[in-house]
Amino acid sequence: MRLVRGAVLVVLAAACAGRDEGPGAAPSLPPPERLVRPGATPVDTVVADLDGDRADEVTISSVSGEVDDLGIATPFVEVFDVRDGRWTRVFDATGSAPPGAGAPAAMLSAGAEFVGQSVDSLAAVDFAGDGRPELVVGILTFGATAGPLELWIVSMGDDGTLATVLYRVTERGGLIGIETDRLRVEYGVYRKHDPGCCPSRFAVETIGWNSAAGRVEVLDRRVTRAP
Ligand SMILES: [Ca+2]
Repeated sequence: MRLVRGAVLVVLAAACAGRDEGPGAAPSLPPPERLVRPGATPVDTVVADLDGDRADEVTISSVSGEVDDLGIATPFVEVFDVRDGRWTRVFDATGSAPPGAGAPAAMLSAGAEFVGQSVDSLAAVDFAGDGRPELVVGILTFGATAGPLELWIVSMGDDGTLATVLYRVTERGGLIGIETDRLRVEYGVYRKHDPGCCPSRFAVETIGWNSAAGRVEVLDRRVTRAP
């Protein structure tokens, strides 16, 4: 009996080894510091199968080792996938942004009036429940005070290209919360004479999958007066 069990274990071990190391198998995931650009320090790593091909992509936010005159590091967001058997960078947020949904041309590019940017949120959220999650990226621009918070929801197509399916930008700051397959986004709504500290109204948006329309959208938006 012991021999039989041993034989089964050997067969299982051989099968597992074949799956992991056989010719054509995807290489194992290297640590994030070996994927990001030289000198950058990984901050957040999201491992998810964005295009539904049953192989995970890896999205990493990182910051530069060097800081600018004001002590601010440069943020990066990169997506890596296995191409021709090697882990390869397939998206770099310092280049062109994923097009679509009226999004701007660049994901990471601080405006002249602001000092810097940081990656505020990074997550994979399966809005449609189809096993093909979207990538959620929140980018906060800041200077002396908080600048706009940009929300990008990006999906990966069958061909591995990224497209923006929803883009939102607040006037100043905000919070992105993830509730399973939805986002809750809270932010101040500034009227003409509101000081920067103190918006007179707050908005709460629920962002999720509209199954009738077949897209991610703002499902609900409530605006209340500040207390
Ligand atoms: Ca994949």
